[in-house]
Formats: sequence, structure tokens, C-alpha cells
Amino acid sequence: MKKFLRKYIFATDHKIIGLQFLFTALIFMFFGGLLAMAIRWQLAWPGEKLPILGIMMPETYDVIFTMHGTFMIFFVVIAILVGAFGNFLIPLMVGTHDMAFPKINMASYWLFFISCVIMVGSFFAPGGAAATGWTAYAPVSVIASKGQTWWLVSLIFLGTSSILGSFNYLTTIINLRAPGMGFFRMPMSVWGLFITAILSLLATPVLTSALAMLLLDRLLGTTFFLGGVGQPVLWQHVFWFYSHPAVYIMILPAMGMASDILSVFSRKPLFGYHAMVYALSAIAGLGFIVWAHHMFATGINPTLGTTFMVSTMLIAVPTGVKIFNWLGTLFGGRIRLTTPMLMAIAFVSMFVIGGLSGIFLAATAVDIFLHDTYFVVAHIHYVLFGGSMFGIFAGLYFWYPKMFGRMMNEKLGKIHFWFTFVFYNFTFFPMHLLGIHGMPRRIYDYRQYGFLQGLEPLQIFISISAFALFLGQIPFVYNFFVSLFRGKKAGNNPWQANTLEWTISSPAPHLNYEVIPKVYHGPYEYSVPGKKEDWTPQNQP
Ligand code: HEM
Ligand SMILES: [Cu+2]
Repeated sequence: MKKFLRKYIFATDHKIIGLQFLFTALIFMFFGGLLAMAIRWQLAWPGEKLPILGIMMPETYDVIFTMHGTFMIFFVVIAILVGAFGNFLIPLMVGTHDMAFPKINMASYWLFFISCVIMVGSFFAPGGAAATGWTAYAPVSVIASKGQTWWLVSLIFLGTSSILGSFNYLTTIINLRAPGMGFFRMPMSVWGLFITAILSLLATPVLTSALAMLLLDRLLGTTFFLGGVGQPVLWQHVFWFYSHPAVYIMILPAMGMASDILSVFSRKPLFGYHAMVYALSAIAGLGFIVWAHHMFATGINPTLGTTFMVSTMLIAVPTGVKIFNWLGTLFGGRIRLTTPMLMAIAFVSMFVIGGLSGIFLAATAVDIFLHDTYFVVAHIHYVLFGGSMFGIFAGLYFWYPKMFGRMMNEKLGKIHFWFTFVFYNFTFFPMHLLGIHGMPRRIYDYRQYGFLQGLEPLQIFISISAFALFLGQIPFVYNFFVSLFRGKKAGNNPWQANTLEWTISSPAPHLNYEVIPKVYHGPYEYSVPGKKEDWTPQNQP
């Protein structure tokens, strides 16, 4: 019993901690998805009874979209990309036994867990859970019911967990790389996580302080964010100073993983590796000077608005570099359309659509009209679902064998892919149209406005697609859990990939490497001319 607790519950092994993040986040993914179903049910048939919830009150609707956004962002996407993949991949891919500080790593998971408990508990607070959106804008969030306090406390724990995690990642990557693993021999997955950790270390303390200030406003009567003495807009500044970098926290690790996966299944080196690294760094750097593009509608000084518009549009340059590099990687490759590869290709293509709608929103003159409409809801889902979630699926199908020693079923994987890809687009693409029609976000009954009443057929279409999208995840859940026991045994290197984790057994053993490997070259030497195999593990001279 003690041994079980030590090994699986109070674990210090980075792989187990990674899986703890993963399983916790999968539970949140399920409930976050259910909340989305409630939102869509209400919008398709406003005023009619929902299953279990009955007639939806506007206050309940507010709680539901707030907790949907909160769950998905903080407890699913960040938890999986940074918590699960960061923990699982970094020590394996840089070639070391564990994180630099395994106990701090354990503390990071348990702080996250406390945060989860408080967030779930907040549903039982008097007046229900928080209802001011995942952005918690002041002054409403200052005067909102008790659930908001729980929300703030929960996220303060979460922020602390992230800060501990990111300095552990940085120390591990900087100090514990295997001999020969120069910075420019690191796989892109590690680069993505490295830059994410820097972002997180610089931005998360700002959020955590902002949360603490809001808590003081609520509990001790300070007035940082209240009108009169304080400044409601100050909240937006400090919140977005974190949350814009945070959108890169939610995408850079997926960009790294997709780069690796595209290269493996094109059997070609990653096109423009150095340019990729510089582009990632540029995106991260620019990410700190664009935050007020979320605030064009606050009455911001037009000169300032234009400055933020220009800095935001500059991000299109490194992003374009990355997209061309991904296409360059695919070009002329001997492409293997495995499930992880399909997911990675979907990641790139859906992220492009999300990026393009982002450029619309970055133009001040356009944003005045599109701000707070469903165009924004479409945009966030193209980057967060189309980007981050497809990236997460790609990573899960790809590294599952290293996590559990067995393969996931390819046929079910492809069914899952096609269902998700099709119904995802059916659900979210039409939301651009709703937005252009002027449908506001965060509204529980759009029929109050005469000019929106004609949208009913589109609303029903979107909702039915959303239900299908949700059901389309059943093959994934089934595949994931049944393959744990029945999947084909994986062997060390089922995908014939180069990075270090594929040189050891699957599942990766405790402490990973018996002897620390020696690294002779970069991670992308696929199809080297004159070589019999078309791959070259990094530890092969
Ligand atoms: C089955 C899939 C999903 C559906 C049908 C769905 C649907 C929706 C809808 C309709 C809204 C707008 C609510 C409103 O403004 O009234 C919304 C908001 C949001 N969703 Fe999703 N969603 C899904 C998955 C996701 C995922 C995977 C993420 C993130 C990874 C996500 C992140 C968000 C965020 C951040 C908001 C904004 C919440 C707010 O306004 O505070 N959603 N979702
Ligand atoms: Cu932003």
C-alpha cells in the first residue's frame, strides 16, 4: 500500500506526474465538454427545458460559460500541454533521469490538485460558481457572489503550481541535457516547452498578483479595480498582460509537438529548424507587447490602439515562417497518414484559419464591430480547439506507446479523427457568420433582439453538430482505455523516430536511462542518403 502511494500518488517520477496531470485534465475535458453541450442546447432551443438542468436561468447560463472557459483553458489545455506533456517529455527528450527538482515537481501537481478541488467546490458556494466569464472583468467581479472568491483562490493555487513547474522545466533543460545535446540539437517539442516555461515564468506572477489584488478588493475593501477611486480598466491591463502570453502558453508546446510529428511521418528533416526556433522566440517576445488588442473597445486612445494593432499584426510574420516551414517539411515527403499525423496536419490547417480571423480582430476598425460577438467565439475555438486540442490529440496518439507500452488502435483513431475534424468545422465555422450578423457572445437568449431571430436554423445546425462532435469523442475514450490493456505491444520505437525517448523500452522505465545517452546529431536526420534505414536515432554515432 505504502509502495503504491509512493509510486502512483505521491510520485516524484516525472512520467507519473505527467500522467497525473493528464488524467485529471481528461476528467475536466469531459465536464467542460458537457458544459458546452448545455450552452449549445440552450442556444438552439432557448426557453425550453434542458435535460437535468430544466429551464435555464440567465444566471445559470453565466455560470456555465464561465466554467466552460475556465475548465478548458486552465484545467484542460494548459494542464495537458504544459503539465502533462511538459513533465512527460522534457527529461526523456533531453536525455536525463528526471526533473531537476522532483519534489518541487510533485508539489506542483498537488497545488494543481488543490486548485481543481476548490474550483469544483465553488459550484456549491452560496450563489453558485463564478459567473463573470473566464476573464473576470471588473467591476462586476468585485461585487459578484461568493463563487468568485473561490474562483480567485483556486487560480492563485494554479498560478503557484505553474510558476513552480516552469522554473523546474527551465532548470532541467538548461542544466540536465545529455552530453552532446546542444541547444540546437533539441527537438522542437522541447523548444516549444522551453519558451513556454519562460513565458509562464514572466507572465504568471502578474496574473497571480492581479488575482490577489482582486481578492483584496472583494475581501478587505481595497479599491484597485472599483470605479471612483480605482480603475476597472486596470484589471483588463493586468489580466491581458498575462493572458495574451498565456494564449502562447496554450499553443507553443503544440507547435513544437506538431513539428516533430510532421517530420517523423514525412520521413524528412524539419524544414528550417533554426528559423523555427527564432520564430517561436519572436512570437513569445512579441506576445508581451500586444495585450491591449483585447481592449480596443474600452475607449483606448486611438494612437495607442494603432500601436497595439501594428505590434499584433507583426506576429503574422514569425507565424507565417512557421507555417511555410511546416508545409516545406511535408513537401516531397514520403507521407505516412497515421492518426497522429492527421491530427498534426489538422493542427496546422485549423490554426491557419484561427490565425486569419485573428488578423481581422486585430484591425481596430474591424474589431469595433466584431468585438464581443460570435466571431470571437469562432476565433478562440479555431485556435484553441483547432490548434491546441488537435495538437493535444496528435501528441497523445504519438506518445501513447511511450506512456503505456501499447499502441492505440489506428482504425478507431481515424474514425475519431474524421468525426472530430468534420463536426468541429460544422460547429465552429458558422459561428463566424453568427458574429458577422451581430450575435453577441455570453448571451442566453439571442431572440430578445429582433434582428437575430432569423438565425434560428443556423443555431440549431451548430448545436446538432456540437452534439455530434461530443459523441465523436467516444471512439477516443474507448480506444484510450481499452488499449491500455488490449493494445498491440509497442516495442521501443514503433514510429521509427529519432529522438532519445524512442531508444529505451516502452513504457519508459523509472529513471528513464540506465546510462545517460550520448548525442551525436540533431533530431531530424530522416532519409539520410546512402543509409539503409530512413531514420538515425540521436544517440547513434
Ligand atoms: C464540444 C466542443 C465545444 C463547444 C460546442 C463549445 C462551445 C462554446 C460556446 C457556444 C461558447 C460561447 C458561450 C457564450 O459566449 O455564450 C464557448 C465559449 C468558450 N469556449 Fe468553448 N466549446 C467547445 C470546446 C472548447 C474548447 C476545447 C476550448 C478550449 C480549449 C474552449 C474554450 C472556450 C472559451 C475560452 C470560451 C469563452 C468563455 C467566456 O466567454 O468566458 N471551448 N464555447
Ligand atoms: Cu491577445
